[in-house]
Amino acid sequence: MKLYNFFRSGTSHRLRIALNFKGIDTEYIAVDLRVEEHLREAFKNLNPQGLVPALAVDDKVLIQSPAIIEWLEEKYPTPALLPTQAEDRAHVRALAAIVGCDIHPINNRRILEYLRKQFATDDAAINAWCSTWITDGFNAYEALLAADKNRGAFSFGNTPTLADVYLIPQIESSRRFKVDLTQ
Ligand SMILES: N[C@@H](CCC(=O)N[C@@H](CS)C(=O)NCC(=O)O)C(=O)O
Repeated sequence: MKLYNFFRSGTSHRLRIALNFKGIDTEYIAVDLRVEEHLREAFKNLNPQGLVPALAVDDKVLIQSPAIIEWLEEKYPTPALLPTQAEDRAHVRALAAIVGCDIHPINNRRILEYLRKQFATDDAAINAWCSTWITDGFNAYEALLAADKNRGAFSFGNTPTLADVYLIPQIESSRRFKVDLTQ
């Protein structure tokens, strides 16, 4: 398998965590977002969306980190990233979706580039933008953890789940955008 990804990409980071958790080796292929390698024809031939990550498996290219992680979970079920009970799975997926659907997409590079170019937004305003949506999502995430009476050492239970796979890269990028994580 070939993993097309970028070191500072949260969605790539998700995939690296899931792959490592399941003990799967891949060939690391760097796609440098800083020089817009992802927008070049060579990469767009692999993923017409021009976004990392992409995972080449034999003659197929898988895209979209949620779809790739679900594929990994189906293909390599142990160790599992989802709990066994349907309600618990829904809870873990909801935690992941707070990050994957409601925090990450609006703080993505292309959105920030648009804000910079179309609205002359400076770095302080960009950080404020990111901080607003990250804090909003993390507050909800924290409230859900606080309400979970069976909570262990991880977002759910005592082993890493899909929720942690999404959370950790978002913490990393929150530090980059100087979000106050004290709370
Ligand atoms: N929903 C997609 C989002 C992928 C995505 O947005 N990747 C970012 C890096 S974290 C990217 O390639 N951004 C390039 C850009 O915004 O120009 C996924 O989860 O795979």
